[in-house]
Order: sequence, then structure tokens, then C-alpha cells
Amino acid sequence: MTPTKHNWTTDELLAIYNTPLLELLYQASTVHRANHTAYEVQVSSLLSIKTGGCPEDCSYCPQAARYNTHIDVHKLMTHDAVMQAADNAKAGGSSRMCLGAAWREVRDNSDFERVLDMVKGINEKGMEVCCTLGMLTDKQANKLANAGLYAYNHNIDTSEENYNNIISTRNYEDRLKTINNVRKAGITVCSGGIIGMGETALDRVNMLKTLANLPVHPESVPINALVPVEGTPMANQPQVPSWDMIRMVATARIVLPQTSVRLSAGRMQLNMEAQAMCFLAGANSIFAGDKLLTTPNPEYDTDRQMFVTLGITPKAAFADKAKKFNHPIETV
Ligand code: SAM
Ligand code: DTB
Ligand code: SF4
Repeated sequence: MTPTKHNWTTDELLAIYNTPLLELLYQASTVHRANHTAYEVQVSSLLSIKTGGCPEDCSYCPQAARYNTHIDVHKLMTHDAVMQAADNAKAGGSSRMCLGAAWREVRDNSDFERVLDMVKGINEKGMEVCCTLGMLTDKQANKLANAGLYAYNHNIDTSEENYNNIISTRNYEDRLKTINNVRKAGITVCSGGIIGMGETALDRVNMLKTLANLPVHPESVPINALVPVEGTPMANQPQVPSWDMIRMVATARIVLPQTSVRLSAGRMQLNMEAQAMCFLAGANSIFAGDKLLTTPNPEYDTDRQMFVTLGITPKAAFADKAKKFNHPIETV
């Protein structure tokens, strides 16, 4: 295992990010093999349990109420419909179910109680459960932990310097506070960001610097390529070059050696060869299923075929559980 380092400098990260591509790929692959089972990829399914109508102004997001997008807005899904979706996801080979809600933050109301029941129900099916519900207090994080939540997704999205250009209705500090609440509750942390929003390479590496310099590295770091959605301020952003995704994944792998690096939104724009290079660069988890939250994602069968072609096997649920309880911070 590569020991984790928590005092990365911007210059160190930039040097890694700008390493000649094949050398970068080789270095990242070497770190990957020293810390993970090669060719094993964790598969999660995403389900939008509450869609649209969000009061925030995240300029990439089709679910912000203020943008005129064409999504299918709906209130919180029923318990039964969510259980059915979890069964389907498990049958399709997913070990983790991730429930997303278009909330700014969790409120202490009956909807939250219903989400806690969903977490319990999915946990009982032997699947890892992840939620992404917006900001959380420490008490709410504890309730989710007691319901059996395995992971909480809360992205920092970009660098601290670029944050206000993307979102104005909350700040970076708010996001870091929730991540800390999740960590204190003993839930694993999933936090990453998006590339392709007009940020510089410096912003990209500074985002990774924030994650890599946390006292405990997130167990999972999603790297999303922007999915430009009509009606959002980011609608006309050019497509992210595959090479940028590969560089970003490789840099994340080197500075977060023990973390699961998730090749997240944007796979519709990456052909199998580009995805293969991302896996070689250390990506070892994906979202499966034909929909992310509101936008398209490759079909189960397409991914199954890709796994066969590339010789990838899906990772079993709870394979990292023993590791999870080794974090010194969680025993405090
Ligand atoms: N409302 C909660 C929040 O903001 O944390 C949870 C849901 S939110 C949609 C989850 C994440 O999806 C965002 O943090 C962002 O990183 C990602 N996301 C949203 N829209 C996206 C897009 N168009 N392209 C890529 N990633 C996107
Ligand atoms: C993450 O980093 N990416 C996922 C998950 N965490 C919740 C969400 C991607 C959403 C892409 C846009 C959409 O489908 O609405
Ligand atoms: Fe709301 Fe989350 Fe979308 Fe921001 S990213 S608008 S908080 S759903």
C-alpha cells in the first residue's frame, strides 16, 4: 500500500497533471496496482428519488428551479418504487445504490424520515447504500449512519478560487463542513467534481489538492465530465477532450492512492478505448444504468460487454468494510 500524503502543493500537482501522457499513465497504473486489485471495478446505480425544483444556482445543474430545462420534475418517490429500483440494480450487477435528491440541504421533516427508511430497506438487501441529499448537520449525518448508510456523496465540484463563478447560493466552506459531518458520523465520504466548466488546469489540480489534503482521504472521488444541458448557463460548453479525463483520473489516482476513483458523468462521450485508458489510469468505479440522475448513461448491456472486452470484473458489496473501520479519526 502507498502511504497517503496530506500536504500536497499546487506545484506538485501541476507537475503530475502535466506529465507527458504515456509516462503519467504508467505512473498512475503503477500506483493503482500497488493499492487495488487490478481489473476490478465497483459498480453503483444512481436513482433520482426527488427530481428538480432545487433552489440552488449551480450553473451546471439541470435540476436548479431557476433554469428552464426539460426534466421530469417529481417529488419524493415512494418506498416501494425505490425498493423495486434497488432490486433491478442488484440484478443488473450493482453492489451500491446511490439515492440523489435535488435538495439544497436536508430538513428534519417526514421526507427525511422516509429517506432513512429507504436506506434501511436497501441495506437489508445486502447492497451498500449511498445518498446525495445536499448539506447535512452532524445530527442528520448520525441519523443516516444509524440507518445503515455506507457512503455520502457531496462534491466540492471545482477549486475554491473558481467556486463563486459556478455557484453563488452557498460557499466552499459549507461543502467542507458537511463532508466533515459525514466523516465524524463514521460514514464513508464520496467527494469529487466536474471538469469542462471553463476552469483552468490550475483549478482542476487545486480541486484535487483540497481532497488530497483532507485529514482522511475520501473513500471515493467521482470525476465527472460536464454533461451540458440546454437551459443551464453551461449549455454551450465544448465537450471535454478524453485526454483531459485521462489526465484527471491519473492525477487523482496518484495523489489519492487508496481511494476509489469513479469515472462518473460523461461516459456517453467516451468511447471504449478512452474508458479503457481511464481504467488503466486508475479509475475503478462507475455508475451503471441507462440514466444518471436526469441525463443518459450507457446501458447495462453496453457496460457488461465493455467489462468482457476489457477483462474487468465487478467488485462485491462491502469488500472494503474492514478497511473502513481502520480510519483512526472514526475511532475518536
Ligand atoms: N443536491 C445535492 C448536491 O448538490 O449535493 C445532490 C445532487 S447533485 C445533482 C450531485 C452532483 O451531480 C453535483 O454535485 C455535481 O457534481 C453533479 N452534476 C450535476 N449536474 C451535472 C452535469 N450536468 N454534469 C456533470 N455533473 C453534474
Ligand atoms: C457524482 O459525482 N455524479 C453523479 C453522482 N455524483 C450523484 C451525478 C451526475 C449527474 C449528472 C447530471 C444528471 O444526470 O442530472
Ligand atoms: Fe440543487 Fe444539487 Fe443541482 Fe445544485 S447540484 S442545483 S444543489 S440538485
